[in-house]
Amino acid sequence: MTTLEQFIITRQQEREGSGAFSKILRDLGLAGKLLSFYLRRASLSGLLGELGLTNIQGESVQKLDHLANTLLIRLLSQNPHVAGLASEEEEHILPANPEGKYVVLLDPLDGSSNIDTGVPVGTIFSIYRRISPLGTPCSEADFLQGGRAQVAAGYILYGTSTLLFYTTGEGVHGFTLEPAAGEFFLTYPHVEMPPKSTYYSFNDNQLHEWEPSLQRYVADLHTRNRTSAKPQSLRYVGSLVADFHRNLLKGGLFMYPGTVQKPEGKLRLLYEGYPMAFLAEQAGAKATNGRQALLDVPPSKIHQRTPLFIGPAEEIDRIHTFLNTNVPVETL
Ligand code: P6P
Repeated sequence: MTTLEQFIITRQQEREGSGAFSKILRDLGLAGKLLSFYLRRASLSGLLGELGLTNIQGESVQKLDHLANTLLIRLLSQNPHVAGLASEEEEHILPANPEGKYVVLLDPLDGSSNIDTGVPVGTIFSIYRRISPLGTPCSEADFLQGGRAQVAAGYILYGTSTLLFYTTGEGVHGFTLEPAAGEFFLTYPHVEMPPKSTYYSFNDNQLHEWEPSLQRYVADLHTRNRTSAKPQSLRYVGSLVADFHRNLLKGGLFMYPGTVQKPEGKLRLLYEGYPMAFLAEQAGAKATNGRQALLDVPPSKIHQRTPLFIGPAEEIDRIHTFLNTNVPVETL
């Protein structure tokens, strides 16, 4: 019966941490509790549907997107240890406390297209130690340090239960919210992704737009399934957090490749790809953009997109083989 707070403080004491970082994680946990409360009542309280605004991405803003973004920004901006924030919903970085030592990137409510249909959605976060001088406003460079500079990353999944999974580079640990107590309890210590895929996850409506070598990988996957004693099942709900979480626990490949028209794909490098890649590598899995480890892909702008392949090392290595060499069709 270890709460998130106890878990964080114990590790902080073991590392003689100042507690600054712990307070940020605690605030993210508080945001998760509050958002869980609002999401579960959304259809009872007129919070479903569109707000009538368009965000920086050119997407229609859902009411709950706006609520999640506003709540997280207000909560984290008042944390003295947060120097600034970046959010999928905000065009520019948001300087907060000049004395803060950390910056936080957010996808406040990932999976928006599912909000009104009861399919799980999630919050994704990624935390860096600032590199700009303490006492000054944070700079964009603080957010563009690259995936391997993350000091923490994680997500909150609003599903059949509310779960918070995170890593600080010492494994992946998961917590379940007990609403009656208003506490997250440690329920998934030291999570590792199974080395074999039970599932594969991608949006089939784009298959014809993918590069031929990737289409050959999918054909090979189907061929393997036909003869396998344990064929992999397609599971794709269209919420990255939900799809990733299921694959993290059961073993599975998630991919959102680029297409000829959109070679950079759809997903965002800084607040979707990097945090999920950090978690994946900490769970013994791999994440790439099809050519290199995702955490090594250099960032250039806050809302940069990236192709994303994330799953068991064996499957990712197989994809790389297909993508980086032309496998003759007759071998399939
Ligand atoms: P598509 C949700 O809108 C999201 O950003 C991710 O959570 C999800 O993996 C992806 O888009 C789904 O995109 O094009 O398959 O609907």
